[in-house]
Amino acid sequence: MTTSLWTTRQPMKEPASLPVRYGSLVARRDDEPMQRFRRYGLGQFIHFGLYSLLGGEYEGVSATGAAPAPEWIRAWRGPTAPESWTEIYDRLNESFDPAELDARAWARQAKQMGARYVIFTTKHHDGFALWPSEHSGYTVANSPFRRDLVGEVVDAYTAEGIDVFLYFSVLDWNHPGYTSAVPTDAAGRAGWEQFLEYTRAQLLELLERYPATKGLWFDGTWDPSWVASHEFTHRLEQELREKRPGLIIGSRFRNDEHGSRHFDSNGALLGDYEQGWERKLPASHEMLGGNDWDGVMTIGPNAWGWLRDTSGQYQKTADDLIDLLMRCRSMGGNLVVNFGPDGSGRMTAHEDEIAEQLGAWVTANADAIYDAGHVDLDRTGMGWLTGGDDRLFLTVVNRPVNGIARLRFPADGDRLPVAARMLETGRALETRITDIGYDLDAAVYCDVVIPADFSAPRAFVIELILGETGAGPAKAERIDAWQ
Ligand code: FHN
Repeated sequence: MTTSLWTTRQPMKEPASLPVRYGSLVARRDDEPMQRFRRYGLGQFIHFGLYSLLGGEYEGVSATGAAPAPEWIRAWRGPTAPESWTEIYDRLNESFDPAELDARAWARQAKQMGARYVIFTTKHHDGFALWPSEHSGYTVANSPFRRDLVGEVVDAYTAEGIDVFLYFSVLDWNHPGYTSAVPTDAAGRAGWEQFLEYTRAQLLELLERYPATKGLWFDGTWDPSWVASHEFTHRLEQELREKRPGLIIGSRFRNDEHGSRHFDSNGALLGDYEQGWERKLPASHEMLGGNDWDGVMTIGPNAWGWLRDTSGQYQKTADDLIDLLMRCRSMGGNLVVNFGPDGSGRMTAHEDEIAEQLGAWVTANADAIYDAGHVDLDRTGMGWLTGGDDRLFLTVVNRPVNGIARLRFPADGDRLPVAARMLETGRALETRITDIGYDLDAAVYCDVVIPADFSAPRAFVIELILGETGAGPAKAERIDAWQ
């Protein structure tokens, strides 16, 4: 299978058979929280913070191209950056007041979209906390807004039945003790130790304040200083799990003592699910090694926070996201779609449209999404296969011009389609087992006829019911007889 850059990750290190003391703390879990995680299907990411006030620009000057992304605008450098920029940015808390923000409206919209979990930025790299943390002076409590936005989001989404994961950036440009490099002098080490304790205190505070939280989603854990703190992070993960049994923590939180992130040096997953799929998705189910995972995706090219001017930038459509969603589900993962509200807490018009259109499709095809997962069948160029028990779903994104949806089943398979229908309408479809006569191919082919008068504005799902059959073994014997 050819893989492009967007469908792979750094090559997995060959297991080093090194002694690993600070490796994985969890084996694959089958408890209720992880069973729910596997059935989330679709999630919503929300990036909101001081950067949302700016939309990637300041006083009419765009930072695009001079800052990595709108939520990174504090890192704006070069000739276009305003004079004393970081000082200007760091004082944005003095004007942070999205008074109209209504987390209940966000949650209703996410419910309409079909999201079953939300990942919300409690604190991004700028260090500004959207909850009144007792461990920082740089929080909503020190802004005209003054409200506990994290608490409002947790309550609103939980009330809609949507599980809440709290995004937390370890990287913190505001804390004086933070250093990217490993500290080498006494003052640096003392500052870093204070930073580690501050990080621990904020995380314990979040779990204490928001008991409904189902997971922690870590970010900004790539700097050498954090990578070198593997004893601290190993201890902290243990402490977080003890404080909140059932808590779900992704693989981006920490690394082992050899610096191996996401997976320890012997290939064991460092967390409950692989969290590295960001604006990229696995090329195949096999490369996941049986681990749980989710893929987080921006609607624009690389804007997590609100971007005022998206002209010239492709904005993914509902059709794009349906394709990505079913690609994820076909490999047993969840797709998390990012929303970046503006400084007043309003979603963009395009995000509203996506929520409505994606939600309508997800609602009509829910059976193929939430409780349906990876099926061990050949991929098809027509779209994505999901299923479970005796149901098989083919999400058709590329409609065959001959009107025949042909699926390949292994010869030794004991179940073949015995009936098919359009999932959304229930319209019965003609199916037939077709012996195409491929030499040496002992597979069995099932053709489903897509009626010529059938039209669909978007991807559509064919549901097949699988039944016991003798066609498989009999065909394999026939092929042997011809040799
Ligand atoms: O640097 C961040 C970025 O701003 C954004 O928050 C994404 C979302 O997962 N994470 C980091 C980039 O990998």
